[in-house]
Amino acid sequence: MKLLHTSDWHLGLESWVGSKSVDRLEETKMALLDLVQVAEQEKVDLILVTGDVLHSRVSPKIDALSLLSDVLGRFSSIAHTFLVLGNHDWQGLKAWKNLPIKNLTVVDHPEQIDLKDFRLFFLPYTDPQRLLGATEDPMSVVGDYLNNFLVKVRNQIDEKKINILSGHLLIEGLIESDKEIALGVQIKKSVIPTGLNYVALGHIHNNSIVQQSPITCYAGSPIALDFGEEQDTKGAFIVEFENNKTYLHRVDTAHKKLKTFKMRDYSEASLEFLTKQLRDFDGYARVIFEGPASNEIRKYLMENFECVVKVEFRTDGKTVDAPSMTRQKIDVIDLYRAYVRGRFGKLEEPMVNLVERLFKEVDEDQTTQS
Ligand SMILES: [Mn+2]
Repeated sequence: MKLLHTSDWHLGLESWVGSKSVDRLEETKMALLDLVQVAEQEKVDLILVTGDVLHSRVSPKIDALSLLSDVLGRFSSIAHTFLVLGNHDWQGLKAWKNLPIKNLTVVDHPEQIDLKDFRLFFLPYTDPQRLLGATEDPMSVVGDYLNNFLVKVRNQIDEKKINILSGHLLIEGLIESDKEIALGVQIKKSVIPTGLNYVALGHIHNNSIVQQSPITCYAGSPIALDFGEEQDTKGAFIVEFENNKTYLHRVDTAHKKLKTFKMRDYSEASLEFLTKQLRDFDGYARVIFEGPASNEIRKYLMENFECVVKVEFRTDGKTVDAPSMTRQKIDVIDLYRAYVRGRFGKLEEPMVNLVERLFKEVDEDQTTQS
């Protein structure tokens, strides 16, 4: 038996808005059509798509939805296809459950499904805010909820079958602290039942193997979505099961390279060197200079090199001219506090927390992170 595991397509993503907007749909389409071909050639028995197929949770573009339905249609004509919803996924996808499409199952809540030789356990993204309402510590409630589900999985493992857990979640310790902005609940590697034959995960964009027992993998996104992913491997996994053994094959997907060019200054010599490199580069480039911001330099690079999508200036390692999302958000919350104090005299923390949460939600929709 064989399966294809793919994830985090983020269809509808428009990158580098406000600097040089690039619609990434065509690039992702090519990568996904490659995967359709692989699924066909390998004659897979099952296809697992582990979430974040759309980029915008609130208002996905028609083009993105139409490519999504096209690709899912192609996949489900090859083998039974499961779509496990992620944190970016548009809630409207839940309505697709009602369409009687042969070989396509949309999974929006934890469940167990038996299919052919497979016993499948599904764990879509659990939103601490949406599912549980306001509690004192939603994170720990969801943590318990996930751990309880995994205990159930352990008890339901059937040794005569191929047991697979398929989810959209974050394993603890995989993201460096500076990248961690409201990424939600994490689980420990150790709570994943060892009796499983494969664990198919979505959320992290790097095609990676998390652990060997049980074999746990993030399929990652088919293309490099942002500069934080320059070093990532992009692709999917073909997973083969034979005589109680699991074999993993990595499938690479063709995609544009993303590269950051770090320059110490913008002297003539530096610019000449940079120009040569940019001329030969056929991906998306970000240029970072050490030094004060210069609009002239930015304009020159952005207008003369199609590949340049972002120009930044830093002094002492800090970006000078582009305030980060986090800083903006904190400012707004501070302003809100000041406003409430001035207007009503006292501050109700739960209300501030709610406002902060709403901002996070808006943020989450805009960020390319996982
Ligand atoms: Mn995600």
